[in-house]
Amino acid sequence: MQNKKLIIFVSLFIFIILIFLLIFNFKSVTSAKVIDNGNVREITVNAKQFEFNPNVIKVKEGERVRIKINNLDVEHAISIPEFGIDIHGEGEFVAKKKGNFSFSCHIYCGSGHEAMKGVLIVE
Ligand SMILES: [Cu+2]
Repeated sequence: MQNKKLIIFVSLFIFIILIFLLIFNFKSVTSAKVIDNGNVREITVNAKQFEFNPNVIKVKEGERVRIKINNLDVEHAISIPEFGIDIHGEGEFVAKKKGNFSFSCHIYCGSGHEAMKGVLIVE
């Protein structure tokens, strides 16, 4: 009688653990598609009047991208209209479509502000 209860308890315990493992595995597989194995591609962009360096940023489709702006003089920001984001200081987004997308400075920083542009290439 005691043995029967123990066997039922142990079986139930193993069954619950298997269910948990299944759910956890499924979650990591579905999110991997979006964030590229959980890695974030971090890119530091140096910004000064009136240019970004680099001004061509290449990433892969589906990658999570973190852009850090390193202001070398006054404050600059990066606007990527196609992805609907404005990055001040630091920002993240998922490169969810392929193509060439222009970005520009989002804070008026002087007479050459309009020329502060770059291209995000999603391959
Ligand atoms: Cu500017």
